[in-house]
Amino acid sequence: MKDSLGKQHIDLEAVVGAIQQFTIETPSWGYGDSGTRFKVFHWPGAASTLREKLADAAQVNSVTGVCPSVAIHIPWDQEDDWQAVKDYADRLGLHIGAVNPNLFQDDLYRLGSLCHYDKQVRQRAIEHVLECIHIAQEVGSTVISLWLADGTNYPGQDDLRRRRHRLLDSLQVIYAALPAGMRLLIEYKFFEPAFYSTDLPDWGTSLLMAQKLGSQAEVLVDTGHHPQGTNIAQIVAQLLDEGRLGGFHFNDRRYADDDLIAGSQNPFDLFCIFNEIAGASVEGNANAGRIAYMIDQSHNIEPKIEAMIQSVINIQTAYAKALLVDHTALRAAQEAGDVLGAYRVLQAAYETDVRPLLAEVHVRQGRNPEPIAAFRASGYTERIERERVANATSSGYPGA
Ligand code: PSV
Ligand code: MN
Repeated sequence: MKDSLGKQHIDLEAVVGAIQQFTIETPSWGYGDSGTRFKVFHWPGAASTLREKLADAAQVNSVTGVCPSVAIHIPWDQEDDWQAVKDYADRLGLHIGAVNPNLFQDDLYRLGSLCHYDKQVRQRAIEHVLECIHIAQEVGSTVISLWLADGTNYPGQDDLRRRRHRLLDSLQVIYAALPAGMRLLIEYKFFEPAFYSTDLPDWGTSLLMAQKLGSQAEVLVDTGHHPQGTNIAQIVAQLLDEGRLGGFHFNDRRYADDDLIAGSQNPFDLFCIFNEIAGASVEGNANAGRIAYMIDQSHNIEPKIEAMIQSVINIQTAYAKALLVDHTALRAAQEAGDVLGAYRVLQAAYETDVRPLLAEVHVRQGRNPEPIAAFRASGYTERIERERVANATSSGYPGA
């Protein structure tokens, strides 16, 4: 028998349960003004303090029901009283998620941070990450997500192996300071801002570092950080198999780190990523159950809160479709060498309209089935446009 969605071998109640459990973290920096290398546009009502960013994130959580945590970036979100921040977030029904050290915005880091040739600069960078670990403890977060802008622009500018040794030494000091239960997620990016070499350019380098450090270190996959044509789903499969997939920074791209709404350009790729996770989960892969799903997007021309809600919907859609993959049929086709039969199993799930399923989840949780419509009707945008004092920039960072 097929159910109303036309699926065989699928327990729809289990799918609804999984969708309800699936949470997505939004980034504080996605609510403030940002721009490109050419221009930072001020968005009317854009958040300029951590409290305003949290208030905006609470709106996303209220209409989607799946975004209870917010990643912070230090020093963009620096505060004196972290207990007060924690309490404020708590009152909004939120908690602080990943703490992101910023090792790219100080003049000191022109030639690198954890890999810099000067021990004093490396020490300052290490101390900043240690401060972030301390902040994480104060706000009750268990994730440090580390991205480095370190690299070189010219052949010969620095010794590549020496830079690697410095990186490992620095990471070892940081790792030793992690309290039990806290994870260090190591993000990679193949280029930018450095162009000749990047010290953490790919998942393999991040994985090697994580393996050298220990089990609390894992890899963070930012979907915008790969060369054109990279099969991210395969990277995900390998990391799941190694038990080192720490989390994601979701966003979409056409050319580089474009920061476009997740699933807006290559929705099938996003589906394939979730298909790997769903497949591993069915097989009992423990890593699949402890992945940090985070958005890393800074919107320039779109209304920020609505763009975040749209991103959440797109990610949920890809996830829901992956849950509909008929693994029994897929395995049978694979083991019969039925190339197109196997492909069609994926295609059938991908082409299923999951909007009724997502609406059902919202209704069961007592929410408006249409998150965007709910947000538009709330009057929140108009209210913050009126109330917030125009502020040129929140983070001062022109292109995240
Ligand atoms: C770098 O491009 C990145 O993806 C890192 O995760 C940063 O923390 C974030 O964007 C914001 O700049
Ligand atoms: Mn990122």
